[in-house]
Formats: sequence, structure tokens, C-alpha cells
Amino acid sequence: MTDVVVPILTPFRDGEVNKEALRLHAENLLEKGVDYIFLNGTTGLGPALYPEEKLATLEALRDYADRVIFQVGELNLDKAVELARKARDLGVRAIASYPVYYFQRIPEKHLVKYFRDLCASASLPVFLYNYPLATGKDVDARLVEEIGCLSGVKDTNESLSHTLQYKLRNPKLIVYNGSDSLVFASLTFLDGTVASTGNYVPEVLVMMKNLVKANDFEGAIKLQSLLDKLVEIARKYGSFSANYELVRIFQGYSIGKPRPPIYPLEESEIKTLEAEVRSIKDMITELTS
Ligand code: ELE
Repeated sequence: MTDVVVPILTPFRDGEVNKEALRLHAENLLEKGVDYIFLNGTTGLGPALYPEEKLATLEALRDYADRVIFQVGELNLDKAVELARKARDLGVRAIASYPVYYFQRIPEKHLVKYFRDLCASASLPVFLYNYPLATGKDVDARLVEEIGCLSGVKDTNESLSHTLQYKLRNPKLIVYNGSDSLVFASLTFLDGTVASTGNYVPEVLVMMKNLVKANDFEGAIKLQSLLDKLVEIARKYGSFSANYELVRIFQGYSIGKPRPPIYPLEESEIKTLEAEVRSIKDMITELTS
């Protein structure tokens, strides 16, 4: 069994986390067959949320806690531990954390210690969130082995072989890749995908999972090329901002705007974005009806 995991967008209203909109968005994704929600990931602007706001996202999804992987990464270990304990009390499936970013010259053994301390803080599965492009740190398969206590890895990496290394070293680890361009590969060779496109086209990801399961690789690869086109368009506008509009365009409800320094799209950009994705939207409607 492979998992479709969505790094969920964090809705804001007047600059504050909109818990109601988050809950409704998550409910829609789960109803459409998404397996797990990854809270406070990059797409959810996790690094830009205060610890109390991270907790608010978890509270919004407390009824679905067993379907949540809760990202608790902080530059203050005590805060990360506090979040981990709350997550345990609410019964999440797992917590996750990116490594200590910003402090580029910290010794490797301290990177290792951070994760061991997190594992020890709350008896629940801990995932590494590895995103070297964003954090400047690559906690690779060798380091994961040294850490020793991790249950899984989400590797946001365009190199599939980098992600596969975790699995090769320790087949018991649950290993996901977080690149939208590797959804097909992740559903075929790994334990699943964590794909930001799942926020606006969850149906496509669930369909890909089912096609791979049925050995219809050709069908799944065709859908991958649709995702590639969508990501290419979104990137032109800045994916973090465009994602909010794409949820409205494809799913038909608003989750508000991002929060600066992730600035919302301008009205004129929204219009051209809509026009650019129109034919893909029609194609998806046809596929799913
Ligand atoms: C990825 C980004 C990667 C998803 C998260 C994720 O948001 O936590 O453009 O595919 O490299 O970090 O969506 O973006 P691409 O795991």
C-alpha cells in the first residue's frame, strides 16, 4: 500500500490561521481519498508559523488526528518538544521535523542529537522532513541510520536515487518523496508521495495511486504529465501564492490568501492563471466524471 499525503495549505483570515477553513479543506481532501494530511509543511508555510499557530492547525484537525503527520520543527528544541507532546496527546499518526536550519556550521552530532531528543520527548513515530534546497542541510541515509530512532522520512528532493537510499539502507523506514515531479515514481518505488498539487487536484493523485496499483503505468504517467504542466504554470506565479488560487479554481471554495512575505497574487495574475489552467481543468473534469 502506498500513501497519498497532502502538505496542506494553511488558510489565513486577517493574517491569522483560519481553523474552520483548514478543517473544511482537509475534510474535502480526505473524502476524495487522500490518505494523510501533512501539517505545517513548506506548502503550509510551516516555517513562517509561530508555535501557537502550529498548534492551532493541529487543533483544527483534532477529529482526524490519526490521519495527520504533524510537522513540529523549531529552532528552539523546547518548543518542538512541547508541540510533540500535544500531538501525542491528540493521537496523531506521527510527528515530523526539518533539521535545525539557519545555523549552518553546527556539528553533525548536534543534528543527530536534535532528532534523538525529539524521539525521546514523546513516544510516537518521528519522521525526518529533509528538504536540502530549503534548509541547506541534507540529512541523508547515513545520518538517518546514525539517528536510529526515526520511523520515516519525507525527502523533498528531485533526485529519486537520493530518496531511495533511505529505503535501501533500512527497508523498515516509511519513505516518501515530496516533489510533484516525482509523484508517479514515488507511488511506484517508494511508500508514497507528499505532493503540494494534492491541495487542488487530489482526485488526480488518488487516480494515479490506483492506476499504479493496477499496473496501468501508462495511464499514471499521462497524469504525471498533467501535474508537470500545472506545476510549471504555478511556478511562474510563485507556487506558494498560486496554490491558494488553484484550490479555488479546481475545488470551488476559497481558503483565503497567503500571509506576507508570501504575497497574494494580484487580480490581473489571478485572471491569467485561470486562463492558463482552463484546458487542464476541463481535461480533469472529463477524467473524473
Ligand atoms: C514540497 C514542495 C516542493 C512539498 C511540503 C512538501 O510542502 O511540505 O516544486 O515539487 O519541488 O516541499 O511542494 O515543491 P516542488 O513536502
